[in-house]
Amino acid sequence: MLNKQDAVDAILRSSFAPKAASGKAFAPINIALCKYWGKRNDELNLPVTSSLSISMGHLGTTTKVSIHDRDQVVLNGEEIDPSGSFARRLFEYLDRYRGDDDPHYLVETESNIPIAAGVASSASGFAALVLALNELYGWKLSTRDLSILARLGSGSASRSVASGFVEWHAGAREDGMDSYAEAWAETWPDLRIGLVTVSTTEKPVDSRTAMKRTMQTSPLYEGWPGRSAEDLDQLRTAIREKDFNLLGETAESNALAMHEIMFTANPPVNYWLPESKTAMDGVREARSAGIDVYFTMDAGPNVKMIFEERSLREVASIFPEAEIISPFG
Ligand code: 2P0
Repeated sequence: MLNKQDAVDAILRSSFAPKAASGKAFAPINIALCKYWGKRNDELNLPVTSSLSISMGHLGTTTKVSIHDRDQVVLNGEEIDPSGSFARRLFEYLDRYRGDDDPHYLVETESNIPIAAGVASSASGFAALVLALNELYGWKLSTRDLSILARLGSGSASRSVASGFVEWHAGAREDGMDSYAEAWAETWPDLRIGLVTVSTTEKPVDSRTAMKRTMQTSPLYEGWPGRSAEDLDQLRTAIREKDFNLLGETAESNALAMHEIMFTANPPVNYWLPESKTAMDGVREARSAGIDVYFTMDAGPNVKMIFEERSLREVASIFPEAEIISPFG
């Protein structure tokens, strides 16, 4: 059975001597239009299905890594308790890269994700860390290899090493070397994402646990891989042909299908709050009134609207509190 260290060693055959005093990099958060939900290998974060996301432009994490006299994490200017779960997950991840020299690291990480947006940042966090290590050690790795290393930290991080539309190929190999993310050439400059914050409190079940539980107990999970492959095909067509309604309909129903398999897990996983439902109803009502707007939701109560620049004024007047993002700058 392969473990994370085997995967790291397969990519990094070279020495671990730093090539610079520090490495610094930015990675965006990403929002999936076709979701990653379920793993075929928990150790290597290998997914059951391929997924597709849009990276959120300048919103994300900037991380600087330097060799240091002890392991230390500074998050948005404040030192983090090294025995807390955030720091421990980070140090454990870094353990795979220490090599024979066994260095310690100072990790300084800043996020410009609006706190109110309540968007999980493990994706941009692990992606920025890998990109910063690539600078520190001068590895000059391809996006493909960087995404494999980021995946070992968190599955969705594999998609945050690139910008624009990013597909994470599920792959079939046991060692995961064909499970990597790749940016699509297409852009969609008029596309907008609106983040509707419903709650920023911690989720009742973390997504890793929820994913495992739905896979093991939901009677609907067996239909998910086929459904997901069809949705990815539809999204490919929508993006190639710039068919906004096909894009929105597919992304919205893919998200609802994911939540349906969570609701039917045992015990059920329900991330929706009454306010989530109100926001989703608001989007549907706007659509009945002729405004082309759709939504998606992840493993949390917040709602993300999908629309085009032409609908901006109407969407902003219905949802004045929404944070509007232009993924393509
Ligand atoms: C996604 N989510 O495609 C899906 C949709 C949440 C809902 O990827 O266990 O934090 O670290 O691989 O990446 C959240 O899961 O899970 C996620 P791990 P991750 O964006």
